[in-house]
Amino acid sequence: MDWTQSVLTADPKIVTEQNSKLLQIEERMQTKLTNLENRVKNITKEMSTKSCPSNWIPFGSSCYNIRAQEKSWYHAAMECLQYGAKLVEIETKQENDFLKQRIRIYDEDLLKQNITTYSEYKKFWIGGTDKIIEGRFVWASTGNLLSFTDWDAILMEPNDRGGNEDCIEISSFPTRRGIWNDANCAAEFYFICERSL
Ligand SMILES: [Ca+2]
Ligand SMILES: [Ca+2]
Repeated sequence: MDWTQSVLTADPKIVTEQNSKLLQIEERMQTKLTNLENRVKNITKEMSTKSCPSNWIPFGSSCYNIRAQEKSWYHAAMECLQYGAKLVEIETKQENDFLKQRIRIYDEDLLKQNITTYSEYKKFWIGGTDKIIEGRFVWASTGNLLSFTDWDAILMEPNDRGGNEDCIEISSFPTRRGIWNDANCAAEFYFICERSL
C-alpha cells in the first residue's frame, strides 16, 4: 500500500482522534509560550526600572554623585552615608577614567583660560585612607587593600607630607587630572559618593 492509498483508506475515526490529539498538544504549547513571554516581559521591566536616583550618574553597576561642597574627608564620608552611599572606591581603570572625565566639568573655566596654577583647581575626596596603619591604604567601607591605584608617580605620592596625609584626593588639574594623592584628611575638598545601582 503506497502513501496515497493509505490516506484514502484511512479510517476517518482514527484521523479525527489524531487531529484532536494534535490540537491538544498545540494548545499546551501555546499556553507554555504565553507563560514564557510573560516572564520575559516581567524580567525586561524589572531591568529597565533599575536605575540611579535623579542627579546620580550611572556607570557600570554603580551610581555616582559629585558633591560640589567643600568638606573634610570625614564629613564627606558621613554625607555619602546619608545617601545610602560611600565615598567612591575605585577598583578599575575604567572607573578611574570615567571619574577623570567627570571631574573636568568643575574646572571648565580654568581650563578654557589655560590656567596652570595647581592650587586653583578643585580637588575631590575618594574613599581611600591609611589612617589606621600608616602606609597601608585601604578602602574605608571594606578595609580592603587597594587593588587598583593611580598615584602621582612624578611627585612620588603617596608621600605622607609632614607626616600628616592619610586620605586620598584626586584633582582636575590638566596634567594631573584624576591622579591620586594622599592629603591631610582635615582639608576641605569636593567629594564623590558612590552607591550600587
Ligand atoms: Ca567603585
Ligand atoms: Ca601627598
